[in-house]
Amino acid sequence: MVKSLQEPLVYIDGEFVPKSKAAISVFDHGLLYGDGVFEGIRAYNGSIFKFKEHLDRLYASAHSLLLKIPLSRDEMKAAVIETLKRNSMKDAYIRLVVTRGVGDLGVDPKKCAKPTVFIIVGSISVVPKEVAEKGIKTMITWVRRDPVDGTSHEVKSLNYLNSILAKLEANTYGMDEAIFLTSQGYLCEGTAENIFVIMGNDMWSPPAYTGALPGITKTAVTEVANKLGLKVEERLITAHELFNANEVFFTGTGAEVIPVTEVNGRKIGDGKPGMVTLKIGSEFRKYAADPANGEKYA
Ligand code: PXG
Repeated sequence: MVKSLQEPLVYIDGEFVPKSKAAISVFDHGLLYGDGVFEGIRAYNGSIFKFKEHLDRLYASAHSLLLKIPLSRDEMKAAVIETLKRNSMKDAYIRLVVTRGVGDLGVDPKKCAKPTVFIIVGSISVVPKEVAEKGIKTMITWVRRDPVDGTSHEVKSLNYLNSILAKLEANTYGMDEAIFLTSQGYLCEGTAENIFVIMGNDMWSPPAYTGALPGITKTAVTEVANKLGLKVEERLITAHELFNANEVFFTGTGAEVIPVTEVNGRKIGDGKPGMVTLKIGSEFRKYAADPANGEKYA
């Protein structure tokens, strides 16, 4: 009884703060300049899905940005688990954020003495369940994915304006999601999802060198597909190939597996979620529910 009346607790720099009081400084460079890194992780039934992989990526993103995370990996692990336990959550969406920290009104990170770490646990749904089940309508956006020699999305940074511009366009045109091409015109990813294309017996996905985030769900789905006897090839994909695919789907921590049934007014396949996508979706759910693919904490 008492638990349900309690406000959710947020971890901020070693303290557990009620949600309504959870705040960071307006001088934090995470806010002022989008200078920081994050992870979005799911816990399924008391097990943190691919926790090691998410921590590896967090520390790799931070390394690229010369951002020294003030917690060791073991300390970070313990902080995430403690936040879940304090909130009595067995199924959760975990948002783990490390910013450059408090600085002054100049872009130079040198002035930021100590990175800020916060952990929020809650829930997430990228599109409503009914929409995801029917398949989503998408459009290729006018916005090109940030290039690999710029603010590459290989780094999971706090800079999501590139994705937000695309999402705004999708919203404007009543689409569920936007699809990015690279500045060279090849398929890249969604705003917060990787993309897969099924062409006959082949399954393709764009490589990370297109500037897409190396998705943890993508790797898991590749493993699931391989177990079903399907090989995934990472290759450059054109818009023409995308329009003429038999099936298309997105993967991501938030999205899980979502069928794409329309791209810029072109039906994909027969305009309904494809058989292979549905099979991969159901196998992925089993895979995610298996504690062997995560870290059990409750
Ligand atoms: N590309 C980008 C740009 C992403 O941000 C993915 C691909 C899929 O990666 P994972 O490792 O999750 O399979 C992401 C994931 C959010 C949110 O709050 C964003 C992500 C994950 C969870 C929540 O919008 N990004």
